[in-house]
Amino acid sequence: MRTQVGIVGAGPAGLMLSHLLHLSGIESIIVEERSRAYCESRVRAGLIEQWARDLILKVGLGERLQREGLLHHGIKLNFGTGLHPIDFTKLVGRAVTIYGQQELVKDMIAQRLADGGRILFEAEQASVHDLDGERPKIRFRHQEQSDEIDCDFIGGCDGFHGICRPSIPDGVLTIYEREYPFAWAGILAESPSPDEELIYCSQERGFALFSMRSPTVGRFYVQCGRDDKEEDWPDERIWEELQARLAGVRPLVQGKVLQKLVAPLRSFAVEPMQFGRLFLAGDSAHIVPPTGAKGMNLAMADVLVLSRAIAEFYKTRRSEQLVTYSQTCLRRMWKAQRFSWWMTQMLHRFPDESAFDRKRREAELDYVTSSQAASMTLAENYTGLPMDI
Ligand code: RFL
Ligand code: PHB
Repeated sequence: MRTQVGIVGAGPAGLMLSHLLHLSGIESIIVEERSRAYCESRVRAGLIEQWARDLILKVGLGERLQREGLLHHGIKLNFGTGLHPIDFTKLVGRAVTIYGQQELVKDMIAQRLADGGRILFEAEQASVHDLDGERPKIRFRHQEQSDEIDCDFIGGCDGFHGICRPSIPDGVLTIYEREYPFAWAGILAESPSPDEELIYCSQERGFALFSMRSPTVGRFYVQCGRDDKEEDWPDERIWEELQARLAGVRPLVQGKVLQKLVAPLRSFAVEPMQFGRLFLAGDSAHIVPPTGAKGMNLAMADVLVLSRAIAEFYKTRRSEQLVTYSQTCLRRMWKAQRFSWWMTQMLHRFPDESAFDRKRREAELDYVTSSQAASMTLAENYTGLPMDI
């Protein structure tokens, strides 16, 4: 097979890259190890920044998002004396949208296929080759046959556990990493969220987050032990902790639990995000803790920059934007890393937290909700730093 851009991974990064390239008249093929049904049902992110929503609408992927997405004009922090609202629209004139990542993935898969795009689901044993030449290749097995895609560029959009990043020779990448001494246990439940806005709780028993997917389906998380397993969090235990960490501000309706997960929190980044003609985008290049809700948004920012750089190359044969791809993305990414780390340290209880750190954290929560300058900083970052779409 021959195409212009070979893409590994049909997550938000790979699908959006393929769609944006298509709009510029550039062909691509996506190689995905999982089935279509699996990709469309993997429950993950939910929060879309203002510019990313605008992009999704602008590129013709937003019909259902516009109808079903929930617009949020702020969040509430719950600590000490109760609920403290942060009104994004008043502070920075922007909002965020709640729309499940798997819904966006469904919309993008449907659009790619309607436009004649090729997505090879259930492609096994993918590997990438000749990355530093002009004709890189993706090899894999599909429908019990060995296959190869010969391309000009490869988009490494295969997430944190993918094969693209590890294919870059030793010594090329600098790795930056931080593990946190806790994880999140999360549920999706037939249970309305206790408030119309997201509530981030920082309480004696730790962090909790009340988000939603629709007016009747809630998405709730509690901070748990780093090595906890799903079995450690039977429904009763998770409901009890959620209720306790809401600290009496609202009663919680305990509906049927539809899905459960335990996800460790991690900050991770590599520099550069490129080797030869392989360009890493999204989770394959960086991971942020979910407290700032930045992961999928960063993935979309990366592929917007990459699609423009590739389009410039085909139009003018100039590579300036390809050369600066990594640098452009990393500038934004490090600001999202900083914000995600800051939200995480402010809202969680660290197991070894000193009395001094506890007081400092309480003062930070007080400051961020009582100073206009501080709430504006949170609002500006949470709703997404400016992006030229
Ligand atoms: P993905 O979504 O992991 O997609 C990668 C795709 O590559 C495929 N793949 C392979 N295909 C072929 N061959 C191989 N060898 C392959 N290896 C992997 C995989 O099957 C998959 O289809 O990466 P991408 O596209 O970079 O997207 C990143 C986002 O998924 C991620 O950053 C977000 O989910 C993070 N995140 C959040 N981001 C937000 O912007 N807003 C949020 O509210 C938000 N909440 C969250 C989150 C992540 C969470 N978890 C589970 C870690 C909440 C949670 C709990
Ligand atoms: C979600 O709705 O899944 C969600 C929202 C905000 C976050 C993380 C996850 O910070």
